[in-house]
Amino acid sequence: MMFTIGVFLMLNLCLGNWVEAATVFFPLVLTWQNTSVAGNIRLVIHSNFQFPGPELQVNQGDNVQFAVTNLCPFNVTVHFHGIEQLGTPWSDGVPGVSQRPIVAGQSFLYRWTATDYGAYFYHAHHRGQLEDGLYGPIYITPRASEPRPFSLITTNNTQIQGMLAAEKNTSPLLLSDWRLLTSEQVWAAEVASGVDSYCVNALLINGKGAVSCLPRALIESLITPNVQAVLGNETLTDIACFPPNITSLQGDYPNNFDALPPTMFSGCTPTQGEQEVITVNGQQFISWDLTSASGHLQLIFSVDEHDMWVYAVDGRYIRPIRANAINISNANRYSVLLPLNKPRGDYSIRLVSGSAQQILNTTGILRYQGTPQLNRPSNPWVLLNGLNATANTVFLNESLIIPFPVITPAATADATYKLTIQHFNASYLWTLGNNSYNLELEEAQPLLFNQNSIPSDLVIRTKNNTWVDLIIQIESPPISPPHPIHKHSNKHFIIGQGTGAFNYTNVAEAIQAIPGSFNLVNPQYRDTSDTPIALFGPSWLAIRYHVVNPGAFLLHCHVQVHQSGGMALAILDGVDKWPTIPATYRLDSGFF
Ligand SMILES: *[C@@H]1O[C@H](CO)[C@@H](O)[C@H](O)[C@H]1NC(C)=O
Ligand SMILES: *[C@@H]1O[C@H](CO)[C@@H](O)[C@H](O)[C@H]1NC(C)=O
Ligand SMILES: *[C@@H]1O[C@H](CO)[C@@H](O)[C@H](O)[C@H]1NC(C)=O
Ligand SMILES: *[C@@H]1O[C@H](CO)[C@@H](O)[C@H](O)[C@H]1NC(C)=O
Ligand SMILES: *[C@@H]1O[C@H](CO)[C@@H](O)[C@H](O)[C@H]1NC(C)=O
Ligand SMILES: *[C@@H]1O[C@H](CO)[C@@H](O)[C@H](O)[C@H]1NC(C)=O
Ligand SMILES: *[C@@H]1O[C@H](CO)[C@@H](O)[C@H](O)[C@H]1NC(C)=O
Ligand SMILES: *[C@@H]1O[C@H](CO)[C@@H](O)[C@H](O)[C@H]1NC(C)=O
Ligand SMILES: *[C@@H]1O[C@H](CO)[C@@H](O)[C@H](O)[C@H]1NC(C)=O
Ligand SMILES: *[C@@H]1O[C@H](CO)[C@@H](O)[C@H](O)[C@H]1NC(C)=O
Ligand SMILES: *[C@@H]1O[C@H](CO)[C@@H](O)[C@H](O)[C@H]1NC(C)=O
Ligand SMILES: CC(=O)N[C@H]1CO[C@H](CO)[C@@H](O)[C@@H]1O
Repeated sequence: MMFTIGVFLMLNLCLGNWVEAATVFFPLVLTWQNTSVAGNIRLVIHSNFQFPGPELQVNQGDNVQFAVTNLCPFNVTVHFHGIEQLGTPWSDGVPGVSQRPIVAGQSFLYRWTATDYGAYFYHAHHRGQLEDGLYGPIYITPRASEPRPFSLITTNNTQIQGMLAAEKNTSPLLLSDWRLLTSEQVWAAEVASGVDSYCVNALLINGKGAVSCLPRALIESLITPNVQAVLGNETLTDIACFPPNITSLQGDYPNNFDALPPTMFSGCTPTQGEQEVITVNGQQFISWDLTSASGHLQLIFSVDEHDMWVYAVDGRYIRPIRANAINISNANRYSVLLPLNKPRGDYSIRLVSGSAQQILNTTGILRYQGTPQLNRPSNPWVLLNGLNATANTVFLNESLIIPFPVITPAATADATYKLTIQHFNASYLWTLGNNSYNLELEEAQPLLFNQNSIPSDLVIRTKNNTWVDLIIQIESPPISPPHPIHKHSNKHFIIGQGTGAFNYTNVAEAIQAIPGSFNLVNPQYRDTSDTPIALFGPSWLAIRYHVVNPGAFLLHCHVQVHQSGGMALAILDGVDKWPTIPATYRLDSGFF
């Protein structure tokens, strides 16, 4: 529902009369402000006058009323990443799918129930505005009755109590990349040049960081043989990124490189922003919900000299895994416990690019309070180029992730959709299926209200209580980094993946031929899953989900410029049980 600010405030006062203990009202005012991020001033979307946005913290089962007031000079929407929106598909925040954009000066009340526990985040879902800083963490405290996996780490009760205490005080670490250009400047440059914009300018921890310009000799020394193979005769730019004219990434399309603005692929000026410092004092463990709000780069997170126990992924417990470094794809969340058993002192929290196209880093500090016992710089686990800095560095191996408790998908699917990712007539335009989801379709009548408002080859329809397989095939460009594919609404199982073409009608047939590529026993249960890297040949990812929540939802790549470039598809889940839309959300309610 949308209304003018005056009406909104009145309604807000009325709501106060019947707000129950389990209803959490969270107002979010969005403004467009010149702001210094990483030491550079640019226009940024502020949420309640801060960047990143404030944390929404609720208990499992709570009813959330998230009231967005748009004081920016453009349309916006807000999406709640990973929140299943069970029974509330009108609150998913996708323009052209579940709502009309919220116009300047108006408000919109999102109402949903916190059915699942764990770490999530909210972010802009209109055009490229995620890259303008509209994001903030969400944490849903699990019910006491949800079994915790900590006794799989240790049987020592003192330590288990320490872990439970740390989980109770868990805090988000919002990790992101940052561009010096606004999202509309990036989009305009893509349109003008035809180029896919794959470099950024800084990495941030809780919105803090700096722009470093690495010395040329250091950049050269960090180029791995794989990166050199892609570069051919070219070299990394001064922002340690691939230049724009790498045909194996851009594909063979017309490009006008002269239309690229400074800082998009090159142009480095060092600037110093604030540094994130996290102080600990005597507790056995600290728990963080590592949350990637990255617009483009995969990130690698580590804390010098410390182990981490990864105990939840995308908001759901797993059998804990010990690791020193975690590759985090866009929009994924990893909840970790760090044993705080080192000599007092400062330890670097390191974030480096995990994407091959760019070498980039930022550092925060984990500080043990008290007189330092450590009087040397701490030792990294990971090098600036993402490789191991020691022989013992353990990277989280995704294939070892097992949900806790295990839940399993159906043994067979009722429907299969093969969706192809490839360029669509330009380096910066894409398909996820048979057509490209044009950015302007965000202004279409929302599919929840009109199932035929966009071209039919951009929509698939499922029936409620069926199991659906989505096979995502990467066909171009010749080299394709992982695409983090996000399905809105309920989570999905990652049941298979591989390189080469998926030459089968469905998963059942593929399992006969290549059983080793599938796991139906204890697969990961995620809301965003990477396609495997494609190197001069195709690759594929198979995910399976249960249709339980009728409504219109988006499937898309969480690399922002890829989504804006059309790598998206609408899924009308449970069309046979389509919901009745509450009067206040209807398009003819008078609020639109
Ligand atoms: C941001 O700063 C620029 C440069 O100083 C200025 O022209 C512009 O009006 C400012 N915009 C806002 C919204 O404050
Ligand atoms: C903003 O959204 C409204 C509908 O909510 C739409 O009518 C208008 O065209 C949009 N404006 C722009 C610039 O896209
Ligand atoms: C249990 O852990 C605590 C805290 O680390 C430690 O002090 C204690 O010695 C441990 N107990 C046993 C039996 O190992
Ligand atoms: C690199 O340069 C050499 C010498 O100029 C040339 O023979 C070769 O074809 C070039 N390789 C690529 C990939 O352009
Ligand atoms: C690619 O761009 C770089 C930097 O502008 C330039 O030196 C190089 O010649 C270009 N390569 C090709 C093949 O056009
Ligand atoms: C993490 O990223 C680095 C750098 O791209 C890569 O070398 C490594 O294989 C990745 N590790 C895992 C476990 O994905
Ligand atoms: C990135 O790493 C370089 C080299 O170690 C270091 O000098 C620089 O301060 C780091 N940048 C940030 C933002 O931490
Ligand atoms: C990184 O790991 C590899 C494989 O275990 C090992 O050979 C190499 O020495 C390690 N690198 C460093 C810098 O220790
Ligand atoms: C990750 O684990 C899987 C399953 O045990 C194993 O096959 C694979 O080799 C491991 N990958 C790495 C990089 O260790
Ligand atoms: C899959 O099909 C393609 C095209 O028909 C063929 O080139 C390729 O060899 C096949 N791959 C496998 C693994 O059978
Ligand atoms: C859709 O199917 C799920 C799973 O069977 C069921 O729980 C749910 O009630 C169904 N929804 C409707 C609206 O019938
Ligand atoms: C206008 C144009 O060039 N359209 C092409 C876009 O790409 C698709 C498939 O990749 C072609 O079928 C169209 O002709």
